[in-house]
Amino acid sequence: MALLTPQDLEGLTKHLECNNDTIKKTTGMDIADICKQIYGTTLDGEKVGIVPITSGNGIITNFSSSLLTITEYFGLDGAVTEHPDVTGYYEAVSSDADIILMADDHIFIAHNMRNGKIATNHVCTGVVYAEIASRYKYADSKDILVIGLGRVGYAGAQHLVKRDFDVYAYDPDRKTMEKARKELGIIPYDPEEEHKFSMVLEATPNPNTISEGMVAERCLISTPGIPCGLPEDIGKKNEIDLVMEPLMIGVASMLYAVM
Ligand code: NAD
Ligand code: 2YG
Ligand code: MG
Repeated sequence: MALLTPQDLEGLTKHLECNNDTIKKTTGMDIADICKQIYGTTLDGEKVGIVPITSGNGIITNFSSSLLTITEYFGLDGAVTEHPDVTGYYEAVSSDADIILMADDHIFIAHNMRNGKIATNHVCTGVVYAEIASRYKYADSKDILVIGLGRVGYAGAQHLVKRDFDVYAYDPDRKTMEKARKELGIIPYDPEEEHKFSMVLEATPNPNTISEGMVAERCLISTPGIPCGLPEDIGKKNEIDLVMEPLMIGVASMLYAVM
């Protein structure tokens, strides 16, 4: 699975603020409102224990400090534990943390110690980026395109099917496509066909996955994918709004999901 680099996390708050402006401009809501809509929950200054995990590729230098910045941005009482791993987990629980945040190389979770709810970053990221795309004010139909049906894209497509959108999807991996078609009823999309969308969710680990023939004159591209899948030239030609941020929007979704 693609691991974050310290560079990805530089200028986090600035990135969030300009993305929040784009989200407000294109959906009429900010990230907190969108999360409240999805989960029907609110945040109320809960105590968050952030536990660094040394397994696998080990600590990502500014990962835990970035989570602290995010919890404070949403008005929560965050603290990074002094020790990592099990000792850190014990520290967080002993200091009465309401929510625990921790990630190894395979999974990143939020666990609410009060109500037992647990959420994963990949599902919550897929759901919130899908919700953002689906609320595009200038959409020309209920057709929405999902590019990449891996852990994040599949969760996003599932959320959109539940919300009665006409979900078209493309993934070069045949088995992945077939699984999503059978389980979710998505409409397989062939990039060769001329079908332009005003709402796009892109969740791939590759650049340049979005082509001219996919995007309508006016389009909102909502993408957690790293690097960005939108080629610069297409961005210029069409009137495209882009929501793309490496961590905060997904974590906000996790926090509201476990409330
Ligand atoms: P994954 O490997 O599970 O899935 C990626 C999918 O993209 C695969 O099914 C692959 O076949 C497909 N794909 C590759 N090239 C494609 C193309 N040209 N067109 C269509 N599909 C293509 O990965 P994932 O866990 O779902 O993560 C997807 C991306 O999202 C990664 O870049 C990851 O780092 C990023 N991510 C970002 C955030 C965030 O907060 N921004 C959170 C989680 C994951
Ligand atoms: O505690 C630490 O510093 C490390 N154990 C964190 C490891 C995180 C690994 N996961 C990732 O980098 C991403 N898949 C996380 C998802 C966020 C969005 N891109
Ligand atoms: Mg990408």
